[in-house]
This record gives sequence, structure tokens and C-alpha cells, in this order.
Amino acid sequence: MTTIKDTKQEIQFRFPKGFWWGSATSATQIEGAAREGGKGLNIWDYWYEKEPNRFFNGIGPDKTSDFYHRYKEDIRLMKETGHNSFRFSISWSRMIPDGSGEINQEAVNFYNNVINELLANEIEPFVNLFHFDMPLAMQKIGGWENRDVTDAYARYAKICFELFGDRVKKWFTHNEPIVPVEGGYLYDFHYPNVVDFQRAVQVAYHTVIAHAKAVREFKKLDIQDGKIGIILNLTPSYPRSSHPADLKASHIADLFFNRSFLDPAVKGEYPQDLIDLLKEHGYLPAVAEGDRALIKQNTVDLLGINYYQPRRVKAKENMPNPDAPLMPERFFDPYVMPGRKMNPHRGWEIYEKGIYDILINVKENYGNIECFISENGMGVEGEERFRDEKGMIRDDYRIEFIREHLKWVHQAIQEGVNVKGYHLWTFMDNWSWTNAYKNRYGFVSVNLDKDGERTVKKSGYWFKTVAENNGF
Ligand code: BGP
Repeated sequence: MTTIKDTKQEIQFRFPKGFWWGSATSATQIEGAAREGGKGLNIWDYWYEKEPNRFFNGIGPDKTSDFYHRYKEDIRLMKETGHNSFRFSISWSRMIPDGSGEINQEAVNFYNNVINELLANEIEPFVNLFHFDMPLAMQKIGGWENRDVTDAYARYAKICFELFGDRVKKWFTHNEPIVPVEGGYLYDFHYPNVVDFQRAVQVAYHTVIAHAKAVREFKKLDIQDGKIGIILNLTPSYPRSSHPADLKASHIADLFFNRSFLDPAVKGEYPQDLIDLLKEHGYLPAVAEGDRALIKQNTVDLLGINYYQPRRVKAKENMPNPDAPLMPERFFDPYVMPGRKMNPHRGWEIYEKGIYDILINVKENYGNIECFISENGMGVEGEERFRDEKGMIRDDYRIEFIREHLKWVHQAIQEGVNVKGYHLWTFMDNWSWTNAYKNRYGFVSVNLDKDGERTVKKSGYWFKTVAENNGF
């Protein structure tokens, strides 16, 4: 086995004892076996069948790294890369093929096997229940637009808690719930490709209701040592300047893209400014009696934070057409900061201090809730060119990316933020929504031309030393 020794210097950035080192994945992106093992279709299987040309190189979710069959080998590689924890998601349409009916025993067996294998390797399973993968049968009745789907989801969540809660202690209701709202109902990069602000608001609201109902089920079960959380992609919103118009623009972007989920999940209530804004423009969602109490009583114990890039905005430069359909961009323009550092492959700004700013905000404004970095990572195209003669991809840029972010996480810990871990996106190169295999993110490379052959990258071995030393 190859090992990469970190320099023999003293550990400068030491993390608290028991820090969670690991990585994150999602069912649709790694499992494969899309039509196997009794799985029902989800929106990704369906959309790919309808419009394969919307996916990079025409590759769909049926061609992934095949974790469904290769989980043992993969878990062994997790061990080899120093993981003490690992996040995966359960596929709702694998567990309950039509979303609301019979439980699929083959799925129960599969997830039991994965959980048991992780525990046998001393890797703590972190389980997420929904990662963009609405069962097709549920989408056909309206997806999150239909309130009945929130009940089907809560039932599915309860079933998972009951079946796996004896061994899984960290649970998450959703990953990045704003993304299906943006992708599916505003900007056309997820099925059902609707562009409609009113419907987007309803979808976002019902996602919060579904979340709160799942949390309620969890709390009823009183799982020993169990924690329930949500995973949010928090994009700190930076104004171009301190001019009041820029500040207002950035405040509104923050309300839409961060606080629309962060506040109800952690504080149990929506920000009044967001309610006022939607009301002023006539876009409040339909609500039901008792919703306010439901949200208030079902806040999370644990917050997962995904951080990739900041959002920079400025006041609108041209008066928006008041008759155009409302979109969030009515309230701000994007701002390109001169001299910013970019990941050219993904087109995202790299701003390491953003991770610290989020954490400090969580400490100061969200009761210093227990949290962890649940995703952070760097997607790079064409990594094969960095493969050396021994067959290892030398991804030094990824090591630097992780290290620079970890320094800011460490700083936040020094200042008292309750951060418990760091998970990279992602464990192995995976299929990524419409980008398919364009950008690679993993500690482990997956060679699609060689039957999915896995090789650990330099970053994977580096991470092992970090995890073992609990610092660097
Ligand atoms: C997050 C998602 C992941 C993953 C990651 C990288 O938003 O939770 O599923 O895909 O982003 O983004 P992408 O794959 O689009 O490059």
C-alpha cells in the first residue's frame, strides 16, 4: 500500500478529539442498479430516459460507480483513506418503489449490509433521506407541490428510522433542499423543469413541512443517542460595497437562498423579512392550520453545512421590468469581484474564508448549534493527466483546497464554534446530475473505461494522515 507522509513538521492545526473525518455521497450518484433490486424509478431515471442529451456526454444515472454491487470494496477504501464516518443517502424509490406503498425487502437488505459493513470497519454511518431524488410516482402526483407527498415522505422517514435506527445515530432529512427548488422550479436544471416563482415558493414551503414531519417522527421514536439534522448549502452572501442598496441586495439573496431553510430548521420560524417580502409581492405559499407549531416544535439537533462558493451581489443596475414574472434576481445582480480565485472547471469562486464566516454566523445567530462541514470539495475535469507512472492521480490542488478550508474551520473552532467534523464531497468520482462525469471530486478515482476500476488519489492518502493525526 502506498502512503504519503505529510511533512515531518509538528502538527500546527490540531482538531478536537473525536473529530469526524470522512466524505459524503448520494444514492443516485453512486449506487447504479437503477432498475435492479426492485427499485422504482425516480425523476433522474425518468428525465434521462426522456432527454438524454441534457446530460454531459449523454451519460445517465444508470452508469455510476456501482456502489450497489461494490460497497464492500468501497468501504475497504474508506478505511484506507482514514474515514471514521461516511455519509450516504437512502434512495426513497429503492426503499418504497412507488413512494407510498410496499417496502422493498431487497433495499432493506442492501442498506442493512452497507450499515453493517461500515460499522464492522469502525466507520460511523451518517444517513440522509433525500438527495434530489423524488420517486417518479410521487412526482406524477405533483412532487413537493402536493402536500400529500409530505405525508408519504414522513412515513418513509419513519420506516427508515425504525429499520436502521438501532445502528444509525446521525440522520438527515434533506440535502440542500433549496437545490430542487432552484433546479426544478426556477432555473431549469432539474426535472420537472418548471420556471415559476409561485410554484417554487410552494415547493420550498412543503419541503420544510416534510422535513418538520420527519423530525416529529424521529422525536417520537426516541432513538437512543440519535440525532436528527438537515444538510444545507449555505452560500454566504457578500455585498459589493457597504452602500445601503448593495446591503439590501445581499440581505434579500441571503433570505432566499440561505435563511428560507436555515431559520425554520434551526430556529423553528421563518425570518419576518422573508414573509414580508413575499407578502408584498403576493407570493405567500398556501399553508395549513398548525403548520407554525409543527415547524416550531421540530427543530434540528445537528446542522450539516455544505460549502463550495460564496454568493456576491450588488444592487440592480437596471430597473427590472415590473411586468416580468417574478424571479429572485428581481432584487439583486450578481457581482464579479475583481481578482477572485476561481475553479475554472466548475466555474465557482474559491473563497476559503467563506467557511469561517458561515460558522461564525451559526455561532452568533443560531445558538451555536452542533454542526459539521458536510460537503466541501473541488471538481476537476481531465484528472487522468495527473496520473503518475505508478498509477496514482497526484491531485495536489485538491489537497491545497482542503487544507486551506480546514485552516478556517480550525480558526472557527478556536473561536468557540461547535464544529464536529469535515466531510469531503466526495468519496469516489461519481455521476453528478446533468454534469455526469465531467468533473471529478473524489479521493478515489473511478475509471469508467476499465469497468469502474478504483484507485486512491494522492489526496486520499494525505487525508488518511490528517485523520490519523487529527490535524496537519
Ligand atoms: C452539491 C450536491 C452534490 C454534488 C456537489 C457537487 O450541491 O449536494 O450532490 O453534486 O454539489 O456539485 P456538482 O456535482 O454539480 O459539480
